Amino acid sequence: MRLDIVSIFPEYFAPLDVSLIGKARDRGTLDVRVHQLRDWAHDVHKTVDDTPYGGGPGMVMKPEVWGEAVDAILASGASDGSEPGARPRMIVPTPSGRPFTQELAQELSAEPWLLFACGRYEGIDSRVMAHYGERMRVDEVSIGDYVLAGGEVAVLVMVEAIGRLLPGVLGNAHSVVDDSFAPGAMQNLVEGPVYTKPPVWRDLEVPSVLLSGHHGKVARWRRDEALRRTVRNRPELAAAIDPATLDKHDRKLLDELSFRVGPEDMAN
Ligand code: J9N
Repeated sequence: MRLDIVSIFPEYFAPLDVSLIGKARDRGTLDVRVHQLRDWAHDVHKTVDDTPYGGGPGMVMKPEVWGEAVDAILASGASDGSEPGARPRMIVPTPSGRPFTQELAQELSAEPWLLFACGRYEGIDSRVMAHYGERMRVDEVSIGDYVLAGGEVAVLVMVEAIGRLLPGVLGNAHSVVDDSFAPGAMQNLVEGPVYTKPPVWRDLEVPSVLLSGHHGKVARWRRDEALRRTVRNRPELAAAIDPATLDKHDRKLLDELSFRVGPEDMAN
């Protein structure tokens, strides 16, 4: 997979040289190219932003510079010797975008070529997304409901989530399907707590069931803990659990937690 990243702070992407993603790059699984947006600015000051039409705070990134940058990257073609005229999917991080989910990460991990456009300030002139949206798939994407100073960290998050899904990037192929939010993980449940040796640490014991060797009891305990943690930390996920996926034991536990699942009562 080829990834092009355009930013006024290319140094932000140094972490992509290490760990899983760094190794995938060394192996050739990932071809990451980071570009300095200012390389396509022509004035002496390498200006990339200007004041917003209509007034208001902050600065907006200029369309001409983005246009030259993206055109140059498109003209460079796909690295993998795929069809001439191949186009990347363009991803623009913004707090007003569609949510970045495990499902979107899966979808993007199947693409041969992604282009990430990092905006700073109040965003990129919207005509850039409109223009390229007529030539390729463009998605404005949010990694969560908080405001960053720029798209760089959001791109790091997305590249890590996408990169670990590529064939051969994770050492242990099972880790992917066990993820809390992976399709096939326990539906609407986050993972419970995990433990390793030693069996006692600073007077804290590993729950004895995990040392018991009773695989059925271990599985039951883990599901209980996952349910408890989901109710406590993610009540909106817990409320969306399909009641048909709950057994008698689950229902008893949720009852003890005074938690109601399933669709809202349309009455009252
Ligand atoms: N989810 C999310 C994206 C962002 C930004 S701020 C500037 C670009 C992207 N903040 N929060």
